[in-house]
Formats: sequence, structure tokens, C-alpha cells
Amino acid sequence: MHFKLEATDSQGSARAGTISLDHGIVETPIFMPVGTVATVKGVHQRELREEINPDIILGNTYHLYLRPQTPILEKAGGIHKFMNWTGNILTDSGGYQVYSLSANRKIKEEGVKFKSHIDGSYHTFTPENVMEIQRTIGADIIMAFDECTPYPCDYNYAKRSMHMTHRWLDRCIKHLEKTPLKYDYDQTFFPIVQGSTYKDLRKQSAEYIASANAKGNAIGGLSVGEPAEEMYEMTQVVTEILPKEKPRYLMGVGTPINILENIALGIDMFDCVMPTRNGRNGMLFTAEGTINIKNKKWESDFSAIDPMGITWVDTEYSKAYLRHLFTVNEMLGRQIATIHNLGFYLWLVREARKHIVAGDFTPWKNQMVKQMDQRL
Ligand code: PRF
Repeated sequence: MHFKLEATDSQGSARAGTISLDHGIVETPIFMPVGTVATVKGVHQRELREEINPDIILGNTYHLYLRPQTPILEKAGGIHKFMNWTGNILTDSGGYQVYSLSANRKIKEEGVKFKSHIDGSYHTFTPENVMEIQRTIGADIIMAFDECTPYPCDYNYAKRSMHMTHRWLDRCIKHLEKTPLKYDYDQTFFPIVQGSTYKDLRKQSAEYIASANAKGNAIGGLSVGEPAEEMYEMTQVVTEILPKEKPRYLMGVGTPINILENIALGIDMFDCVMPTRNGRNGMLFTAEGTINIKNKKWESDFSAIDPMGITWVDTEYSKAYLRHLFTVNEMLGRQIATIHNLGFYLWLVREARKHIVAGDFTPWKNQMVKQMDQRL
């Protein structure tokens, strides 16, 4: 993997760069659509490639390990072949899903014992086996096994958890060194900063993570219910410490406004279920603000879904028609909303990139944040 910084905003810390991986070049800042179980829900790979064209998408170790299960992915020749996606893929380690989805989890120094949310069966994730699983899934970027603390989190728990995440990181690195690649392309490993909402812990964690000298770094434990201002404060503390010449990934963030504010603080990579999940719920993100398409006010509004026309669905269908599809619970409605939202998110980060390169990111960002903070 190679990261090249191409431009930095003169009024802030926003950066434009490129990450070269074996399945193509990723232009940053980037938003990675979430494809939890080897599908970006509701979108054909062809639509994803031809209409939205993200340089990288995300999969989840926790889900893929449970279904279709690792041996099937190995037989397929890795996740790219299995799902017919020739672009880059990143897998999250399960360090978040295990806490948010499984029941009866027991966290110990050795690892996490958890009960599957699908059939109630018991499993254990350790830093070692999660590295093996990610080798077999075969994503281009693989993540350290961490503990994502909840919000709020008392100081002593956050501190103990952070130290355990650091020890787990050492185990991940040690194990990866003796776990060969399974396929004919490289995998890049990213460690994860934790430390809850405590500045001193965040600093300590960022220093520890930076000292691991990985090719890219991630920030976890944010966007878990804390006020946005607190998230931005933590991002800032951490980005001041993480090396400038390596990509920075803020995990699980966020709204379009969160994304622009964190780009301004020097984040390069994002992922979030919001455009897909909220889209399936009838929430549309636009440059003018958010739309609840289920609202009666759209019943006879025959104007285009989004006159900006970023993706073809935006002008092909009317608001009234899309509202109708949601009212009668037709799956086409959820598909259209998903394509629209992903198209918008990718447009937003590409636009941010253009403005960073052009040198007017900050005023553009401030204007966009004002505009998008409205309900239509
Ligand atoms: N750790 C991991 N994945 C994550 C998170 C984390 O803290 C978050 C927190 N927003 C999202 N996804 N491994």
C-alpha cells in the first residue's frame, strides 16, 4: 500500500490524497459503503460500480465468519471473487459488532466469547483468530481486534479497556507476521485508537497506535452516542498525534455534516450504515437537507427526487412515486433510496476533495454544513 498526500487545506487540516492498493487507487477523502454480509444491501454490484463507483467498500468479519463462514470464502478464492467485486474491500475486525450484536458476550484478556445473534451458538474471537479469519476473507485492508467502549463509559473502565486494546494490537501484529497471505494480492493492516471521550486516554492511545508504525491508522469508539462536539474534540486530539503521511480512518461515521467536519480535522476515510440503513427507512440525504419521503407532504409532489441528479434514479423517479413505493412497502423504494443516498455520500466526499485541491475547502464546508442542517 502506498499513500500519497496531494493537497492540504490552508485554513484547516483537511487533506486530499490517494491510497494505492492492489484492487485499485482510492482517492481520499473517501466514504466506504457498508457491505456487511458481502452485499451492499439492495444494490447490484453492477449498479454500485457503474452508478456509484466507490474505490473501496466495507465488509464485516463478524457477519462473514457466521455466514457464509470462512471455509466457503476460502473455497471461493476470497471475498472479491465470491461477491464479484473487483474493487478494494476493507473488513472490520468484529471488535464492534461483537459488542453491538451478540448476546452474552464475555470479554477477557484472552478474547471475547459471544453468542451468535443468528442461532445462539457460542464462539470466541481472539486477536489471533480474527487475524486468520481476515486473512481468509481476503480484504485489501484488515483491522485490528479492539474493544469499542460504550458511551458513556466510566474513566477506569475506559482506561483498562484501552490498555487491553493495545495489548491485543501487539498480539494481532505478532500473529500476522507468521500468518502468510492466502491470495495473490497484499493486505494492509490498520490498528485502532480507543480511549472513549477522555482526552488524556485518547492522546495516550494515539501515541501507542502511532508507535506501531502501521501503514494506516483508525479511530474507533466514537459516534456511539456522544454529542457531535465531543466527537470532534476527540478526533482533533488524535489527528494531531497520528502521522500526517499515513491515511486516517474514522470508523462508523456518520451524517453528511459529521463527515465534512471530520474531513476538516484531517480524516481521510469513513464508513457508516446511515446512507443504506436510513435509506431503507425512507430518509434521503441531499445537499439542501434531509427528506423523510414517507411524509404525506410528498404525496402529490411530482418533482424529481433530487434535481441535482447525481445518480440516474434522482431524476428518473418523482418524490410522489417514491413515497408511494414506501407506503406500499415495495422493495424498489428501498433500492431507489439506497442508490440515491450512496450517490450523494460519494458526491459529497468527491466534492470535498475537489475543494481541498482548489484551496477553498473551508468556506465550501461551512456553507454545506449550514445547508444540509435542514429538514425538507
Ligand atoms: N471498532 C471497530 N469497528 C468500529 C468501531 C470501533 O470502535 C466503531 C465505532 N464507531 C465503528 N466500527 N473495530
